[in-house]
This record gives sequence, structure tokens and C-alpha cells, in this order.
Amino acid sequence: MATVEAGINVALVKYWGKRDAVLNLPAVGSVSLTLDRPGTRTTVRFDPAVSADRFVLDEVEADAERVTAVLDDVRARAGVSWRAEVFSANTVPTAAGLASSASGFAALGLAAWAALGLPADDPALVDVVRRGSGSAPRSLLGGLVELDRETGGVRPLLAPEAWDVRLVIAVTALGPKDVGSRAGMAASAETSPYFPAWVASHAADMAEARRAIDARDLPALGAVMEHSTLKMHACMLATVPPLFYWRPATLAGIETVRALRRDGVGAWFTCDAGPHVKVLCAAGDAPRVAAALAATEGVRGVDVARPGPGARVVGPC
Ligand code: 2P0
Repeated sequence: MATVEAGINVALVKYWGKRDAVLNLPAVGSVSLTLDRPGTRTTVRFDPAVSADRFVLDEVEADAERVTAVLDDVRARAGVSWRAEVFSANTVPTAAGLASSASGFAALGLAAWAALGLPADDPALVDVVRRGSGSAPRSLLGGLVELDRETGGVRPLLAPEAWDVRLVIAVTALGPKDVGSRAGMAASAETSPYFPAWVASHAADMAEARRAIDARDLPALGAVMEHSTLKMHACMLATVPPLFYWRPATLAGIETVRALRRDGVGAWFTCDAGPHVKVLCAAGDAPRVAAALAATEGVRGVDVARPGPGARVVGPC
């Protein structure tokens, strides 16, 4: 048995598309920031007396199919066949659409790995977690993280305490999204005329993000983050049928960020496969950014997150 806590991560250079669906290898690399919150806390308990995997999410029995796939991988590595009970809780309501498969699968993979006594520094853990969800390996590490396109592995770019930035999260809508990321990515790769351009132009964004992080150059990092975000959404919008993840409040939030910048505040937006707006800024600017977003029409709530640690074992239970 083991319990793990993991924070969500937000991609600055985005992942969208796969080059190998079985190993879940991405078509593009990504750069992300792991946050101190929200996140997921997961306990995995293997029990020889249990006949099927059980998955309880936020105190409700849930479909265990994707959980079982990860557990099967871990069981195969450890050479055991025991089934498991998995109890998972997100630190924001799953229905808010912020609870992330990234923190969920990082917590699940590491908890199962630790419960069966496998070594945490074994790179195979990353492969197991990535097959659960392509963005999840990034939550195994803290701070700024790169996920490599070729190997599917992750490496730390900057520790959480090394750069005092904030990510201000504006929640713009409640309820689940129309199309999940997995189906959306497959559709984009198959039908979006912009998908080849998205893949071809990605390496330059990765290089610019690495350079900006090395130099602690927030305007440059913010600019490449917005460029990557808008290219991803252009690719999504040109998918057939189109993937519309934005809502009116999403655009209102983006306008708020652009207005802040015109007023001299260093703030840059990103959006994922959903309607929320996430804004990167220096720690000192976070109160002003949060207040402006909270006053934006359609924004239902604002939270200020810091760079956070990677997934960690917090106890047997
Ligand atoms: C990201 N997203 O880099 C991008 C930006 C959404 C938009 O990673 O199929 O849930 O499990 O590998 O990781 C969401 O995709 O997809 C995602 P799978 P995942 O954060």
C-alpha cells in the first residue's frame, strides 16, 4: 500500500498529437510547470484477496478501465497478479474541469510502483505513467519540466524554488468538456490541415522556451507560450468536426490579459483542451492579475498557484 500526492502541471509549450498510440509517445515535445495545487492524492492497496480492481474517485465508484491498464503494467514489472483498491481525491472538484489526468496518473503510477516496492528512480516508471496519460510524466517532477519527443522521458529544467513565478487560474465554465483530449488529438492528426505545420514548427518553440527559462526571461517565455497555445487552438479549430474548447469567458479572460500587458503588467495566457484561462506572471504581479481576472465577465473563480514539487510518496495511507 502507498499514498502519493501530485500537483497538476500546465504546459507552456503544448503537447497535442501522438506519434505512437500504443506507447503513447507524443508527436511533439512539451515544456510544463508543475503547480503546488490543485492536485491529486491517491492510495493504492494491493490485496491478494480482492478479485477485481476497484477505483473510487472523490468518494464515488468509477470506471476502472484506464486505472487497470496502468496497474497491469506495474503488476507485470513486479511479477505479481494481485488486484488493487485505488482511492483517489482531487483537491478541486473533478466537475470543475481543472482536475487533471496528469496529476491523477502520476499519483496512480507512483503509488502502485511504491506499493509493490519497485525503485522510484527506474525510468520505466515514466513509460508506465505516460501510457496512462501523455501529460502525466511531467507531474512526476517539480517546477519547469521538459518532456522529450524522441524518448518520451522527462527532465527537470528548473526547480520550483528557482524562479518566483505564479500561474493565475481563471475558471470560466463548469461541467465536462465536449471532446476528451485523446479523441481530440486523434481527430486533429487525421483531419486538421494545420496539424503538419503544428508538428513542423514545434522544435523552434521548444528551443525558445529552453532559452527563456535558462535566462529567466519571463516576457520571452510568455510570448512563446501564447504562440504555442494559439497554434494548438488553430489546429483544433481546423479539425473536422471542429474542436471548440473556448467559451465567451475564455476570450474575455484573454482580453483582460492583453489589456494588462498594454498597461505594462507582465502577464501571458494559455488555455488547454478546455475553457479555462491560465496566466503566467511574476509573483509580485499576481494580486493585480488575479483581481483583473476576477472582475472579468463570466469568470467564476480565480486561484493563484505557485511552482510545486513533483509527485511524492506521503505514506502508506
Ligand atoms: C498539454 N493537453 O500539453 C496538452 C495541452 C491538453 C492541451 O496533455 O491522450 O490527457 O492521455 O496522452 O495528456 C491533455 O492530454 O492526453 C494534454 P493523453 P492528455 O498539457
